[in-house]
Amino acid sequence: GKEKWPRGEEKVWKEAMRDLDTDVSSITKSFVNHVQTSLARQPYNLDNLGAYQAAALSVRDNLLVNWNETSLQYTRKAPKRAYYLSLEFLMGRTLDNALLNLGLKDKYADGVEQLGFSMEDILDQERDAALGNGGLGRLAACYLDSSASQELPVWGYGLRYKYGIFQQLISPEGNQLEAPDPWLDNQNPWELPRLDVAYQVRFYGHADRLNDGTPRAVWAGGQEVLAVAYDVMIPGCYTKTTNNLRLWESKPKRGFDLNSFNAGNYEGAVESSNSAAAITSVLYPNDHTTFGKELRLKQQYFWTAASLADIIRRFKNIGKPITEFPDYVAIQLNDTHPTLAIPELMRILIDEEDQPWATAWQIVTNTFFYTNHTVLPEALEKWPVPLLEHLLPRHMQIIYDINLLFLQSVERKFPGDRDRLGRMSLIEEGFPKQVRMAFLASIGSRKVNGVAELHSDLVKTTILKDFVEFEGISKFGNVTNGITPRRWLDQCNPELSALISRTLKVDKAVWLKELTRLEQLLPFAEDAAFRAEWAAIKQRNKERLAHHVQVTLGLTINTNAMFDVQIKRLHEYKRQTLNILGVIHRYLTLKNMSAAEKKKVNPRVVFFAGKAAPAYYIAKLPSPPNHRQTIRLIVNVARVINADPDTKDLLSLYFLPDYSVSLAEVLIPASDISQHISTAGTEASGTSNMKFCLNGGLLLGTVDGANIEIAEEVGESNVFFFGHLTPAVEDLRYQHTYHPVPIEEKCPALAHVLNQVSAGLFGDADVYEPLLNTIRQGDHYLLSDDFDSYIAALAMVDEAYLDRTEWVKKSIRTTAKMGKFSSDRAIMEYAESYWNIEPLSVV
Ligand code: AZC
Repeated sequence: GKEKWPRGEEKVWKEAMRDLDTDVSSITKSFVNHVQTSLARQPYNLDNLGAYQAAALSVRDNLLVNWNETSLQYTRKAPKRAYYLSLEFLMGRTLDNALLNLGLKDKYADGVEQLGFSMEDILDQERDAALGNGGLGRLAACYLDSSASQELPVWGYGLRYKYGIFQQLISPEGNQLEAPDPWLDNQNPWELPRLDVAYQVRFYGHADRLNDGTPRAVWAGGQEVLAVAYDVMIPGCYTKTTNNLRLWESKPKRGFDLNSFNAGNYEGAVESSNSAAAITSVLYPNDHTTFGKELRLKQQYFWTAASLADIIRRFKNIGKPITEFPDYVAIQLNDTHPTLAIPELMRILIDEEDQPWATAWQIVTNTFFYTNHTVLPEALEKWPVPLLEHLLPRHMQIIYDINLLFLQSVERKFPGDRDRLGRMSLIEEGFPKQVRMAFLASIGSRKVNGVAELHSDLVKTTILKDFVEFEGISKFGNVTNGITPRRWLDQCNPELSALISRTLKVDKAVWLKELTRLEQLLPFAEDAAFRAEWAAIKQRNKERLAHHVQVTLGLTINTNAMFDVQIKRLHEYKRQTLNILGVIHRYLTLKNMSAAEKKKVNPRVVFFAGKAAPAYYIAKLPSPPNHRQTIRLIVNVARVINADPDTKDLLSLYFLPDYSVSLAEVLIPASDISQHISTAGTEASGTSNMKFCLNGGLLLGTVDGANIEIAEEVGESNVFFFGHLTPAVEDLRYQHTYHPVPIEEKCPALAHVLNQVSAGLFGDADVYEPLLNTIRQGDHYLLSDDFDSYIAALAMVDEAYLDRTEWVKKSIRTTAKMGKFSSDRAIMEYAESYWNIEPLSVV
């Protein structure tokens, strides 16, 4: 830039504004400086937590310099930008990731060691930022990492929940207990409060149409709350580009009421009207279920309104007419949670910018993009009309207007097709009427996509079929999910990362950003020395996991066994129940074996981890909360079989409580086989399947979600598939309902397992009865249809593992073919095919 320096001596400023020095002695200086000043602590009583904070603040200084420079470049060059609106960002820990992306980990490790600390202990002090439930939130976090790494001008917008996903405790009986997650209690060095960036957000009140020949209305009254920005730096990998994740906190608007004050009521004059702070107090802990709770709707509007106001303000600084908004702004809606952004932008354009309806709609439908993450009916958001009318009266008017014009256009294309109009209406009839958010998101967006090939096809042929027929197929696409190889290989599996760099003879800075280079590992599958190194790393990762479990839970794990892992949210469709019933089947089989037969059996350790939606949130559902009983069953089966001297050397089972991103980073590199066993057609994509495979774990799964594309890449001989295919599911369910066959007849092996549970082999027989009965009757998730082929697939895994050489080859080939699943590839697809944005280097 050639602009004049704003004040003072340019030379003095420039000299002081250099990048920070990153030699080890500058690092220790900066660390100690933060101990003395930011933390105001004495070096001689500094504990690991203090050392973590000092290290974090020192690293943050580096991030801030880059982050400022990035913002400046974006402002100067005014490129088109994309904004990722997500109610969840499951970030995990930051320090390790920041050090690796900055390329400073070794130097910091050296520095803190000189000061008497170990990097490992310091990293372990950090609490996870767990502002998400599962896959959808972790995907958002991976996309931020990839955007910055690929130098794309992308910002995230979300909520700064005071409490993230609950902490899971398991009672001695095996019940899940939930405790709050006070992740901000020890201060959060990774966020920057921006008290100067604040917007007022209105709720309730009344909306009056002007009826002056324009579509305008005035929305007034009600309650106003403040949205205050907290910025989180998102460093790219080996680049200066450091993007922003802006999280909003709600605060009461502290208007000062002079009338009360003059009447002598000082307290009343400064008191806020009601609990605005509640809006961002807690993340809703449900995945795939909606509840129509007013506070959740408030969260959604609060966040979309603040984010849009911020985006529009930034756009206006460029000085272009509002009609050019879509040339500078793309907004990605992560599921339907931010769909209110569509009527909100209409409201701003019409009521505040005085645009005609058609112009406003043109702008809106060129700005938004909608990603669907599930086709499960219970997860599709619908909001009761009376609630919307009460909370957001102007938005409800706008939704009605959008619907009217939309249905008129449908009527023109399909005259007289009343069924179709009913099916496609944004308003579902009933008591109460409800707004179908997925339909609103679809018609208000430029493009709609699913998250894996199969899922995107299902979106087009089921939930949005009518919309494809009406709007044309080209609006509906697919972007297969991805994962960041920085966190999910380099950070969580440093030894494997180093082996890959040595083998490819290229710095990780290169292959981590061009992940298809992993293919060059393929020939090394034939190299015995390489295989030995590969296998030794897997073994050390198993020992690392065992050590972690020993330290945290006091349990001793057999590391000379196959490690079999299923870690994900508990949900019936994910079928953890199928897995535990398979474990029981294995146990019963072992119990019946002779000593000679047992000699041939390969030992297996089965791990589960995952949180279930709290009972409070699912109590009102028609189906019982089975996933909570599944946890209880797993825990009690573990109690019995881990103590059985006949079998415990050959089979053991662990439910690791409080699953988190950080726990996944220890579990995934240690896995030999992982399970992704959803009923076909129910798991939209899955992303942990990609993480396991990237770390050389093999996949046991159904023909579902991204499992299919993983198999396409690595070859079917390197995965273990089982179960019915998606097209069969509907028929099978029909059979269950109308021509049920007793389970004893249909699947004796499963019936036997169920009967053993019912007979009390694992205690608490009647506790499990409702869970078992969902399988005996109805069996919506088709356990009885898939059980035999599941058991057969498990046997094939056992057999394959006996030939260790071949197994390691499969492992190497799997990692080698995972290039496609880098979130860099996915984010570039969004950038090029959807948002139309380009990388911009920050130098
Ligand atoms: C999940 C899908 O269940 C999972 O298959 C996918 O990998 C992930 O999104 C990322 O796309 N969906 C959710 O977590 N939640 C909802 C409401 O779909």
